[in-house]
Amino acid sequence: MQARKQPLIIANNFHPATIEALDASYETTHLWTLDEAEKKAKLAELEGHCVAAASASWATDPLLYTLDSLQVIACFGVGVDGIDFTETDRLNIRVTNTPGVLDDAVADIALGLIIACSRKFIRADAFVRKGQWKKGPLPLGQSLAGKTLGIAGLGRIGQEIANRAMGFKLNIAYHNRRLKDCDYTYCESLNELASHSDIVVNVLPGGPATRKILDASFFDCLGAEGTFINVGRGQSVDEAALVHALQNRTIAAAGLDVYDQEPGVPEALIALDNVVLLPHIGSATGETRTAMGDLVIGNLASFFADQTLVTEFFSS
Ligand code: NAP
Ligand code: 8YV
Repeated sequence: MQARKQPLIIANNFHPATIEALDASYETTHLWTLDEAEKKAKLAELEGHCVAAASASWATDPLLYTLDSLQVIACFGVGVDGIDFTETDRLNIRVTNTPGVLDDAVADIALGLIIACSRKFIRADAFVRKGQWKKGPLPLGQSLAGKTLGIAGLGRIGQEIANRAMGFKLNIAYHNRRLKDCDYTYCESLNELASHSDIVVNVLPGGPATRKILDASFFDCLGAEGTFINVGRGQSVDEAALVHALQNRTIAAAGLDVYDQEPGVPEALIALDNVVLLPHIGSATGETRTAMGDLVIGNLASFFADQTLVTEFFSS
């Protein structure tokens, strides 16, 4: 006789191929397809015997925290700002994420944004398509060699950005809460990093500790020739201050993959020609998303085998 499949709640529709694989191994509930009343009824039915959930890392369904029997949430994504750690700590729920496997893909996007901004790729493409080339040249861009790239959050992804940036002859500076054992220039604060850099890339995690940490004073320090790149989280930026700095050319340009209220992007940003806008595609390659899904699947398999986790996330 075949063993009964374990129940598993899937909170949101994060990656179809991973969800398909989970559907094959578990008795899954697709929570996001239910209305609020149906969700509550289903959770009441699962209470006592459902111990695991899978979820996007950047957002989840808070109703998960009403399931007293829940022991683990396996997240798809490395940035776990969608999880309420007050609730998971209170309920002794363990959390996993997907570190490491997306570093290259996100670092590639950061470098792409740096070049798109400094060499005006988007404007240049429109310039050719609209037939403007015949009328005269595009305004000049800015060289990278010899300039300084400041990295806000020199962790796994930040290190891969630094590795690539050195190939472009950029000098590297960084700000973390703690000094790292590396040769890059350490800046004690984000404003010091901005003052010291020609380009700053934000790779800080989201969550309450970094909410709007990049504010008007940070953009003032970056200055009129400075470029801001964000592949971390939109919530870390005071978006109104960023729009103001771009509109008034108190910074030169920005390249953004992430926003405060995704998938919403402020109209004021869309109207500007000195900003490059991407729809949160840092990890969006087939290979990377498969590797992230494999970690979600691996964490759950390991938990059900012997209660161990492959990539547990500890909130402090
Ligand atoms: P990580 O290895 O943990 O690196 C984060 C770095 O930030 C650490 O070195 C940490 O150093 C520093 N840091 C954390 N809080 C800080 C604070 N309050 N002030 C200053 N420095 C702080 O994380 P990762 O794997 O590189 O991922 C970083 C973030 O990238 C994720 O959390 C996620 O938000 C974002 N992300 C975006 C995409 C995308 O698609 N755009 C994809 C993946 C990840 P200290 O502890 O010494 O401060
Ligand atoms: C998302 C991310 O998971 O890992 C993170 O923290 O932000 C991304 O990799 C991805 O956008 C999924 O849609």
